[in-house]
Amino acid sequence: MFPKVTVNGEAIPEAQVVWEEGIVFITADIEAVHDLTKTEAKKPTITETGNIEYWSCSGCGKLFSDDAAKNEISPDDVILEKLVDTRKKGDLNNNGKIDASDLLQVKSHIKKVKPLEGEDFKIADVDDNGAINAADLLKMKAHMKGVSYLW
Ligand SMILES: [Ca+2]
Ligand SMILES: [Ca+2]
Ligand SMILES: [Zn+2]
Repeated sequence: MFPKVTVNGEAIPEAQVVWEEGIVFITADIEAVHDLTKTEAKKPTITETGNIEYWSCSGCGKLFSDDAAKNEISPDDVILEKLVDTRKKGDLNNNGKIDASDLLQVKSHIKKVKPLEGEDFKIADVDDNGAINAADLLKMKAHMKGVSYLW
């Protein structure tokens, strides 16, 4: 059982009391006792935001950039913005050219095997008509063969 400590009749919370070789130390700030959980860093992608490594306290809800809870940060500070999509039309796998692999992804979409969504959809819809179909595939093939370039 932890002895109850009072100062001028006021009970001091257990978390603020430290006993050492018969001497009682009272820590000034209960905020110094945080229950921290680490969140690992996550790299942002084109579709999802990422975050830096940080520690959060389940007690007070504050966030810190260090495991000693010395440097408090705001929720905005931990977020890493989504990457900007710099892919060119039709270059789904982002290797700088329209190739067989890109065509395969578009074919899979048309056959409803593996539908393309979000940014991928926009990249594959090379004629910007809101649908991915044989016309887009033809334009990509023409670009690949050097008949008619998309870019
Ligand atoms: Ca490509
Ligand atoms: Ca289209
Ligand atoms: Zn806390």
